[in-house]
Amino acid sequence: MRCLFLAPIVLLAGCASTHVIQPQLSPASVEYSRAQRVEVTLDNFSFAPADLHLQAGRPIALVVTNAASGGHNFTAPEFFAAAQIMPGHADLVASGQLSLSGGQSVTVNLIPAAGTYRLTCTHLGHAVLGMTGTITVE
Ligand SMILES: [Cu+2]
Repeated sequence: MRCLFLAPIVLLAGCASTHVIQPQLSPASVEYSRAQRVEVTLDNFSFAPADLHLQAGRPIALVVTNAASGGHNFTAPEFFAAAQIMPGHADLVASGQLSLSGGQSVTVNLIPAAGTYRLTCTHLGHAVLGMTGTITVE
């Protein structure tokens, strides 16, 4: 059942040059002030940690920081499309990615949905140099 549901999304993401998603919103009653803080650091050319493990249905504050001087992005359109995003943060992930200039940090509050998702940086050549990862939510 889950494979049938996810297959079209994966196919779309694989074909599209830009990822436009329709973020789902989390209920206004969710208390993000008590959310688990999950930090990811982008650098030349890595995600740290490269493999994220999250609990399905548990609100998190996803803090993504670019430690490099040049730009990087955190691209995971299937992850962001499946998650419930805090109202007000939906615009941050509408492109399926967080784009960060050098030294920038962005926080997105969301509730992840169960699944295994690919993470990458779409800057030319960065994935080949090591900017790939996975997000496992269970
Ligand atoms: Cu990059």
